[in-house]
Amino acid sequence: MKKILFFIFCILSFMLQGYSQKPADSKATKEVIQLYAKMLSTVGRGIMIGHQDDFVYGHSWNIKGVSDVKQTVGDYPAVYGWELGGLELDGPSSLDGVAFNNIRDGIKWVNYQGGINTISWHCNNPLTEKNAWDVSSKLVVKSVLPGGEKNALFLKMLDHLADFFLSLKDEKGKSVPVVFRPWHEHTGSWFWWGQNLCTPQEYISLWKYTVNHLKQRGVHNIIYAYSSSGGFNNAMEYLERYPGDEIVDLLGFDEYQNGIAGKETYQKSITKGLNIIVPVTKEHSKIAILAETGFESIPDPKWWTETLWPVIKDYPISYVLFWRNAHDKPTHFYVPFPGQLSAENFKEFEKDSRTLFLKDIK
Ligand code: BMA
Repeated sequence: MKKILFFIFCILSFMLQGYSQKPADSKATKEVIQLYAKMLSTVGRGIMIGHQDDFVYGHSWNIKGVSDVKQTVGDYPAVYGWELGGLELDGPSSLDGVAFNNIRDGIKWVNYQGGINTISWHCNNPLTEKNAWDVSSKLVVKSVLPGGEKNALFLKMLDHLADFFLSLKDEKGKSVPVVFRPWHEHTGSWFWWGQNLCTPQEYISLWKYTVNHLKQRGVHNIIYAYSSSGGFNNAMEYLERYPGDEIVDLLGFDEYQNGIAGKETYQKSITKGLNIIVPVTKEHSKIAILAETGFESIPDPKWWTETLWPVIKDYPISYVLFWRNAHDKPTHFYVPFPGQLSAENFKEFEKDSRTLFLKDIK
């Protein structure tokens, strides 16, 4: 009964907001369609709060099931980021040391709780066999596409990914829907698929090839997210390498604050980016997200309510994702833990009725 009421609520909010949009994949599972409707229904009510790897490790701890967000504010994030880098090599754990079995279990738990899962992929460089940050060759994207010397290897990598997506099933055997955000920050040049490492056409082909292969393998439990790096100047620049409306569902970008003195630059870049992408999402009937953000170590005690929130609160974005709290790098964290300098301010941030944590979206 509850599920039926929720579904009716989603449909009504759809209609009230004048939306008629659907996921890009014409064969998207029922669960994807429902998740998409849920993401639409929260836009306008507030912004869902997300955290990368929230549930599998955090600042100075490394056990499954704890959460720095929960320990600080008493509720879990609404959105959970997960990283699949390393899966393409068929290894047991991600490049950040998280077992893929734990990631799978975490994704299922989040789905069961009514939260949203979003997946990033720092895929190894198939040509040099080094990591995603190896930008020593401009031929990598070309080499993985049909006719390229690494095409067969890349197909195997995609197969490992497809197997993982297909293995996401709940206890009733229904597929678990997830957001997948491949080939991110491509307007920068620090990953092998970046701006100076391939042509726009090659980049678009990389996206299409990836998605087509997943679909051919029967993967339809995905909402696809396109996220550039920040710093683009207009919609044309933002869309230069856009793979197309028939592939992408969510449009966003990644932007971070660097140093206390970087506050103004950060706020300007977020404002400029959102002013560009929000109209694009309307024109293309897509959903806007702030795909990755944060201020490493959060050395500003009021960062949440005085830097971040003022520049995002009035935009119709579905979610904002803060980057990970590493357990083995003491200064590499993006959300507070109890006692951290900005923890009290993060509690204040959580109390705002428009910041949506897990309980707020159930
Ligand atoms: C980066 C850092 C790295 C990590 C990578 C992939 O931003 O957090 O430590 O390995 O993301 O998650």
